[in-house]
Amino acid sequence: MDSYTDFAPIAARATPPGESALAVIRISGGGNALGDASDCGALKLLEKCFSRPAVLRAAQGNSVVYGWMIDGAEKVDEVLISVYRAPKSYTGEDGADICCHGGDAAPRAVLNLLLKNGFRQALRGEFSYRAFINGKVDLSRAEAVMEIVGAKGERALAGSVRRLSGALEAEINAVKKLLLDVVCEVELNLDYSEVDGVGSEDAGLPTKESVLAALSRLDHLLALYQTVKLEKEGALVALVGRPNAGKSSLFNLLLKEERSIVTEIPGTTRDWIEGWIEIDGIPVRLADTAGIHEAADKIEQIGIERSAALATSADFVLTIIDGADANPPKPPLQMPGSGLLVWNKCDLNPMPDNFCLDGKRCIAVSAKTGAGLPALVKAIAKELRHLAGSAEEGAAAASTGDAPGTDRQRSLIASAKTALQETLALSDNNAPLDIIAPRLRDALDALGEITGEVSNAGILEAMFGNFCVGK
Ligand SMILES: Nc1nc2c(ncn2[C@@H]2O[C@H](COP(=O)(O)OP(=O)(O)O)[C@@H](O)[C@H]2O)c(=O)[nH]1
Ligand SMILES: [Mg+2]
Repeated sequence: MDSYTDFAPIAARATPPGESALAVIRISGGGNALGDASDCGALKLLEKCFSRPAVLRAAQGNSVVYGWMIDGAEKVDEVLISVYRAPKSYTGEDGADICCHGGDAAPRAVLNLLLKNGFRQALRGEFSYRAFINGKVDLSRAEAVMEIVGAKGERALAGSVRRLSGALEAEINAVKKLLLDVVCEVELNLDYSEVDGVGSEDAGLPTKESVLAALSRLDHLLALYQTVKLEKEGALVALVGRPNAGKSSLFNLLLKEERSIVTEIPGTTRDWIEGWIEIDGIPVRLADTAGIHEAADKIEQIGIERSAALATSADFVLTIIDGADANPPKPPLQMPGSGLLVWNKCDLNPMPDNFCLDGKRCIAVSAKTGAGLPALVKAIAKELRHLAGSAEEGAAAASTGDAPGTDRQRSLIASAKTALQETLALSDNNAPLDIIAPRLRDALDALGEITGEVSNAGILEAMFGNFCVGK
């Protein structure tokens, strides 16, 4: 990507193209120490293409101005402009959100007008980058903005909102505080040993408690990430079983729409079909597969192979047994390693109490009447919690407030942990303090990189380059 080289006034669409009532074009630039002189700031430039320049000039920050975007004498679109004045804005600069009509043509015309009048098209993440540079947010909060935009489910959203409120930043700062105290103590001892001319060969850390406490807090954060990842990315759950067991019927029932074709003809589903649902706040990518059996037809055989491959990569499977096909029903062709056994068609043939296959309990449902569906959903929720590494209902949601939200944050926490483990190992071997101290500082640097206290152009560009345009 191009670099964020200047602080010129920038403009970008903040809403995606497509049919909509309204669209937002965002602008930012100037009005603070880093920006250009306010003569060529974003609001000044905007005056040139707005029907009521004097009103805009007089507008206070956080107020809304009505008017037209104009190209000379020609009206381009009727707009409402939310005016922000530095430092009270998302970026910390002067800026505005121009709310114009939606669709494709109007926002494009407004953006082109801005570009013609001195604005530069914003790069990906450039607004958030400026917010970070101007001290409006730390890196974990800037990332949380992106997480919110990408959140698929209610829990992922809640976790991101907590990170945006600074939960992770606060936890990281608390761990850093613990380590800074140790670093101070170590530096002090190093100074003394120089003054006294005493060698520091047999030093080791004066106290290990703070390092141990920091380690355990980092471990906790890493454990929470398993849950966060599941909440963000969701789980793949595949419906498998013999043809005609009712996989597609159950798939449609769970999805609450007629997605998969259902017939009494075995082999109706030839390839896998998927849809997203949310269970217990966790996104689930549910996949209906072709029934596994000896297929006569070549196309069906390929479908079966593809379905089998998908089932292998699933987080867990729901194996559907046709409760009405025989008494007792035929067991599945493959007993699943993980997941749930479902006795379908209980409306035709009720499942005997506590029916098990291979020692595994079955859940009775009817995809036709919906009987047993709540119990099945509950059982799926339990499997999901198991995947998330938490046993209690709601525990994941309650505990991920200070969890890392991105792979970047997770790997920095892991680096800090490694550095602390090495610190302790060196200390246990009575290594001199001047050998131990750099490892402690490595841990602090890794943590500082999470919040952005320690950063360089490469880190920032890699991070903000993942953002979308207009954010
Ligand atoms: N009575 C009854 N029929 C069902 C039930 N579930 C599916 N069926 C019927 O069983 C047949 C096969 O269903 P389908 O969902 O296509 O099975 P698939 O091959 O496993 O995908 C269709 O005729 C469905 O209407 C059920 O719970 N009760
Ligand atoms: Mg089917």
